[in-house]
Amino acid sequence: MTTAITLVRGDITRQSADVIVNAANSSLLGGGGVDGAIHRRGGPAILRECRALRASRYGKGLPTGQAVATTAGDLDARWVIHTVGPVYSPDEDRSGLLASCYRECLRVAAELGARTVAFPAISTGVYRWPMRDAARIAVETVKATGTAVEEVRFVLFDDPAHEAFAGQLP
Ligand code: AR6
Repeated sequence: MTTAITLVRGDITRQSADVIVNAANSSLLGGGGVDGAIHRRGGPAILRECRALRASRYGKGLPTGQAVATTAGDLDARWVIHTVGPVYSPDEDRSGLLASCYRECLRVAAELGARTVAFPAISTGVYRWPMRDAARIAVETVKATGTAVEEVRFVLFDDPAHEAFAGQLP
């Protein structure tokens, strides 16, 4: 079955989906941007599970490019999948790690049986990845990843981000 790619402009914490993806950092203990918004609106249950992950599988933190699921707490979702995008570097090509975030989130989502996954534009905020390039990597990676997920929804915070993603779709 083919995966539908949809675009929405808005706040990802207001979405209804099986999975909401968090652009986290490797500490898994919160931060600004999407991460801060998810923990604020999702409530303390998410942080509790993140702390448990740090005390078990991810003692040194979640490596860049990987993904792990927790409860979605009070969000209108079944799971939050946390992934750690790369910090943009003009000197080093880290696009493989950014692609890995999308691929790994879809792998974890499919394992959970999720049908709809909402992604933010990973790495394009605090981590400074240029929006147009991040949009290209995101859309190309989702298209190239065979997944049982039925809908991949990119939730873009502002018009420039929405336009960058729209430019990657037919
Ligand atoms: N809904 C949708 N998109 C959002 C929202 C929201 N509520 N808030 C921001 N964006 P960022 P990163 C957009 O910084 O670059 C955190 O401190 C934002 O405009 O959230 O991967 C973590 O703890 C931008 O386009 O994530 C890490 O330390 C995009 O989401 C670090 O930031 C991603 O911005 C991760 O940086």
